[in-house]
Amino acid sequence: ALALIAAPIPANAAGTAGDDARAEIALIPAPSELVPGAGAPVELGPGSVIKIHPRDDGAAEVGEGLAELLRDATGYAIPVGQRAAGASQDATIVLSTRGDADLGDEGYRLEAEGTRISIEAQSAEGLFRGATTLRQLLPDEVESADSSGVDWTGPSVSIDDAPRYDYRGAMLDVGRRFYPVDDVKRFIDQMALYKYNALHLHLTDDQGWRLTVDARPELTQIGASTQSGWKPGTGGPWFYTKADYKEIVDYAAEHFIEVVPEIDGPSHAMAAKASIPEINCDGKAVAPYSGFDVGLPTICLTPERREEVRAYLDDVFTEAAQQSSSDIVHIGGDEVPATTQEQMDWYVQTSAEILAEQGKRVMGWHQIGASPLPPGALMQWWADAGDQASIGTPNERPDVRELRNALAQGAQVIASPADRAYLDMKYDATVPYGLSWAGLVDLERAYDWDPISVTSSPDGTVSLATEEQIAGVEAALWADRAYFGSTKLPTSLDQFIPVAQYADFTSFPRMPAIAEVGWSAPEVRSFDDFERRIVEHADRWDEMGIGYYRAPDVPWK
Ligand code: TNX
Repeated sequence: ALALIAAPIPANAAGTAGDDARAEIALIPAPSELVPGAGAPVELGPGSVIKIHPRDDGAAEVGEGLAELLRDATGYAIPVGQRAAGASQDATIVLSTRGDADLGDEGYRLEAEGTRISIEAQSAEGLFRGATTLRQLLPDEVESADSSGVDWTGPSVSIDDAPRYDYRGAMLDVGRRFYPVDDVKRFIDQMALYKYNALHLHLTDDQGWRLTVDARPELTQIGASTQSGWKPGTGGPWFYTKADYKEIVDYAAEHFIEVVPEIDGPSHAMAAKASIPEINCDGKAVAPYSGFDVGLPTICLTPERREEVRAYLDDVFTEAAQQSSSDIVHIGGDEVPATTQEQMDWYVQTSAEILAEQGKRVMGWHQIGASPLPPGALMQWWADAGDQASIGTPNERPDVRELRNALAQGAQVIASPADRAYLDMKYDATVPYGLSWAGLVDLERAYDWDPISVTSSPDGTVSLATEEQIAGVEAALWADRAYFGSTKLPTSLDQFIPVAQYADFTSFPRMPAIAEVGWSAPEVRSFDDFERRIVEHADRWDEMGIGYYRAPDVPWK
């Protein structure tokens, strides 16, 4: 997308004529090209309308969503339609999906000056991303209902924008800690503001099973009775009915976000093993698990149980595929103890066959890279700096070999380096919850990396992935210990914080940082400028009621 812009003007360029105007604009993620306009600022008023072409369905849909946001905030009527602008000075917003073909799937062009704001794209999705930019150009109060006494002005500006990567995901570990539908929606709202387009739901783990599977009611009858650290028998069950799940998928779709479901296996499957006796080698159910170990026993992978295990995989992957909206299904594959390569290969291949029948692409944690992979596979690279440091050395770690092997088979990478993009890592030693096995991740660490650099040796001389082999990035919010006191299991339920509080605290300000890694071109990124912008966004989070962490490395207002 960048190639189409002849001379990109970095959003953080210094010493140009528009510096003052530019300094007031705080867009996250940074757009490909931003030119402060010479004209008058725009201002919404009671006469503002959203204009669309009569047969432009995609624009109508996005227009209605934008109008709702603006109506809530401003109290103006903001009709959507073909109507011409009134005689007033109030701005007209013009939306069109008939923009230049070179804008790409999610690209858009936004021009604001005087009484006109126009957003052009090639698709409803591109238009939605552009409308999100407009939202960020308007005062912070646009994020809250019924604001009074606000001047609804925005700068005169010209923006050309498109994402660097197609896949920009965020993951919720609903397996360890259940997120009620409203909390998932809240997270979707936050993702949308930062132009994320994939919600990865980690639906199953040792500590819980959350997906309704018609053929296997035991999975939710038994497997949904636990959460990580929660005293068994004191609550639940916690799972999504089919209607709940559909509500999530539909809400995500309204925000142009697809839902990527994960059924983890062959390890991280104690909830399934507790529910279905015949997927265990001895044919006996295990006890429900709510501790916080990893690397627990797998579903049975030895030949005598393959028929039963295949039937289980068939049921659960088919259901996950059919209930979700993405063409990707995640098969897990992480932290598998005591298996032979043949057994792991069987798991990956069997899962891949089932998903091929459903027309889905396979995604998995990078450990799947040791196995033969189906065409179109995605591998999620969660390695930390230690793994990266071994790239190109005589002692390359197994993780690195898995990456090489996956790339050699034509797979693409989703970059989720644990010491950058794991939102459950503590920001610093003082925060009350989260883990630190991959180190502390302050805002600069979360921001200052690149998918190419985390798949290269530290000196950059050995690069394993090309730009084309990287499909995107993902911020992963694990929930092993979503409670106060992270060194031992909680002793009482009041140590469990509301899940929205956990998600807000761990995701803000880092989730916007990782959004910029996935969206913005390297040329327009700089941590200094990001810091300036993130501080402005904190006002927006206050309007939205987001309980962010005032990380000490950031000069908050
Ligand atoms: C490792 S990353 C895991 C998860 C944990 C996470 C906690 C990965 C694929 N597996 O099971 O939740 O660390 O940070």
